Amino acid sequence: MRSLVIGAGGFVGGYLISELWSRGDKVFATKLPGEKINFFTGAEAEFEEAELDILDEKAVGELLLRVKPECIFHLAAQSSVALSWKRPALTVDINIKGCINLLEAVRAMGTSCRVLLIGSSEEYGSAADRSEPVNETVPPEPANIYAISKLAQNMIGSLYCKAYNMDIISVRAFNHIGPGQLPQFVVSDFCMQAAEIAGGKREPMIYTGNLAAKRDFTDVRDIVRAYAALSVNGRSGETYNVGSGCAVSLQSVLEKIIELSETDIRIETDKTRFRPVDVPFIEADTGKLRGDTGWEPMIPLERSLGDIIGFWRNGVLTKRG
Ligand code: A2R
Repeated sequence: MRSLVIGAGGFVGGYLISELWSRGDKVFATKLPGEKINFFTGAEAEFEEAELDILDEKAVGELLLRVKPECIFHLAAQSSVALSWKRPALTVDINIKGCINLLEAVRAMGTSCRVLLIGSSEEYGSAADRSEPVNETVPPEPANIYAISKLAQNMIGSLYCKAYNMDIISVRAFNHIGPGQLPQFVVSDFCMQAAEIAGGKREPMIYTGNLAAKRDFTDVRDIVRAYAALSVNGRSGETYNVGSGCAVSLQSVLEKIIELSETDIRIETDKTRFRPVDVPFIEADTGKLRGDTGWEPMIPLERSLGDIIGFWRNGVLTKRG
């Protein structure tokens, strides 16, 4: 299959490229100018790369005509909830206008091409707070600008699918974690702090936000296997949750991190790290994904955390790129 990964300069990109290459795809990938496509665990892949700003409508069209993909994985996004509060218009531009630019270009290409639009569990917002796994039929109640932009992407995908008979699948990815994720994301932040403490680079204190929140964490390597599986066995026009199906509290994640780092560490709550609106509980019902693709997560939380701590311990990077 000729696969195109758009927005491959971020956290997920390199992992997805490796997954697609290892299943035998001819892989093309785009990144923003100045970015580098990273393979954080040293995995290998052959692929062709190009620069693309998803807001450049003309460039998107030209790229698709040149590459002629059979499947597109749309990762490009402003993906930070925190930044979406600070830069709402930028978030809406990249996540909504960018998606429309892509779908219009696919339509203009005129050849059959499956598109996977990568959305987020954030779309469910307070609707996910029900002490049971949330499935795709639950009406979303997004609680921040990022979530609204991703829900809009989902609705646009569904509209283009119906209106133009396009082959579009939407994914709602729950929290993914793994080596290389920026420390703006909570698990990476805790692991980085623990690694720095173990290396004697800071006082034995981890600063945290709200530890009571429960989230469904999945290793990024399992997440990209689900995307690859959906690109083959997903049903067009459908939305799929992608997650482990098991929510754990940030408190228990942090306790595991401290245990794995084998260092005495105290926990300090920092009110500035709390979000303006936070959903207490989010857990995925992944029955649809499992039923249609046979996918199962394979990497346990402890292994992910150990790998992330190792990544920071090795001082691989302080900033990506
Ligand atoms: O924001 P940056 O500089 O990190 O660049 C991000 C890039 N991006 C764009 N690409 C093309 N045109 C744009 N106008 C544009 N603006 C931002 O998309 C970054 O390199 C990439 C997305 O990667 P991450 O932010 O690291 O997201 P991640 O964790 O790889 O997640 C992939 C997808 C995203 O759609 C998330 O919203 C979703 O999975 O959960």
